[in-house]
Amino acid sequence: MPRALIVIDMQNDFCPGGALAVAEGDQIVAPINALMDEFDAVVLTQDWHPADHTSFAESHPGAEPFSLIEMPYGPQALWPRHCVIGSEGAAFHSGLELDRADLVIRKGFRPRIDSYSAFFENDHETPTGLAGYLRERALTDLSLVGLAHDFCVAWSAIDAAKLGFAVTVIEEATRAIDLDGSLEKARADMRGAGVSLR
Ligand code: VGL
Ligand code: ZN
Repeated sequence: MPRALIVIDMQNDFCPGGALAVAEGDQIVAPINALMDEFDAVVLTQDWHPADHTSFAESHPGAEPFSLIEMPYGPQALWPRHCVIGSEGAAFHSGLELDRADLVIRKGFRPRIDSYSAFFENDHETPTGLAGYLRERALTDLSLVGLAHDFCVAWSAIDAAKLGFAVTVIEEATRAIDLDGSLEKARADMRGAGVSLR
């Protein structure tokens, strides 16, 4: 079965030194490059926010980064400003082999809604278009890697499983933010959705 490697948000802001750095985020660049050869297609996602995005704590006077607020579409964690459209922080890690990507899909570009998942925005209903792309290419088996394990990787994996793809998360090629136990919760939710953790 045709297999795609989905590389989630391997961007400077999620790597050490970045605005929303994930510990050891840069250590998975080489393993991800090495994995690319094993797949029929490589897709990269890119977190891509306007400067006043609603997921930024500074867009909500008095709110602290890493706190939770209620949005019209449900609960939303507030983050330090990150991955602003066109910025160096939004650029891919310089070690990532970009030339091998068939598709780069951006997400989170609508000012009033976040998009952790590569498939749907955080309302769980506005599609990004990725499912249609994969289906048209008959890429039915997906392996997910990248950042962050417990947010964008997990939400993407769960949505992909719900959409009927066969989904594996290659854990050695991910790293987590781990906010208030979010990693263990994400792993349980992924297993519950039928995602293989490998
Ligand atoms: C992510 C928080 C905010 C991620 C993106 O890539 O996991 N996390 N935006
Ligand atoms: Zn983001």
